[in-house]
Amino acid sequence: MLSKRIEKALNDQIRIEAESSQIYLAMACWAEVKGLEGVAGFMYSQSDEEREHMLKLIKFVNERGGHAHISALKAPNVTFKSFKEMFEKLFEHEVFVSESINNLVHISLEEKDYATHNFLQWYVSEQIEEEAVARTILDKINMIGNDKGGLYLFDRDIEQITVNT
Ligand code: OFO
Repeated sequence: MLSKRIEKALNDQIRIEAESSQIYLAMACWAEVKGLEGVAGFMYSQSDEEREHMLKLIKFVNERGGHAHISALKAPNVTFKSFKEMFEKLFEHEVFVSESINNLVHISLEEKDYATHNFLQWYVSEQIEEEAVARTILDKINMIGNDKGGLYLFDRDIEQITVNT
């Protein structure tokens, strides 16, 4: 059985994962209308992954005697000054999510809820991976700068970059 404090904290995380999914969906749309199919495809799959993170939390809360809440979401940014800015936002957002997961882990220990603590370890590992992918992409984007040819190649190869990280 979940304590009220844990239930509330998990529900907050459910909202954050849902918002992450929307944020990346908006990025996918922006990249798609700008003609970068590879980047758009990457962002669509990031968005799907975030929805899976959300669903995993929802199932966990409901199975442990809590009630997962589906709440209103903040509207995401839909336009960006540049691809560099978009990927900076992606990285910043992943760092924010990692902090939020760490905070949840902390609460689970304070509440002596070892089942939730154990469940959250998957998210801890996932965040290490997601931050690493975002950092790799950002490094590449910084190397490309304003080079249009570089951006073309980056768009073509982005799936490879993420698979090899
Ligand atoms: Fe990209 O973060 Fe979910 O957990």
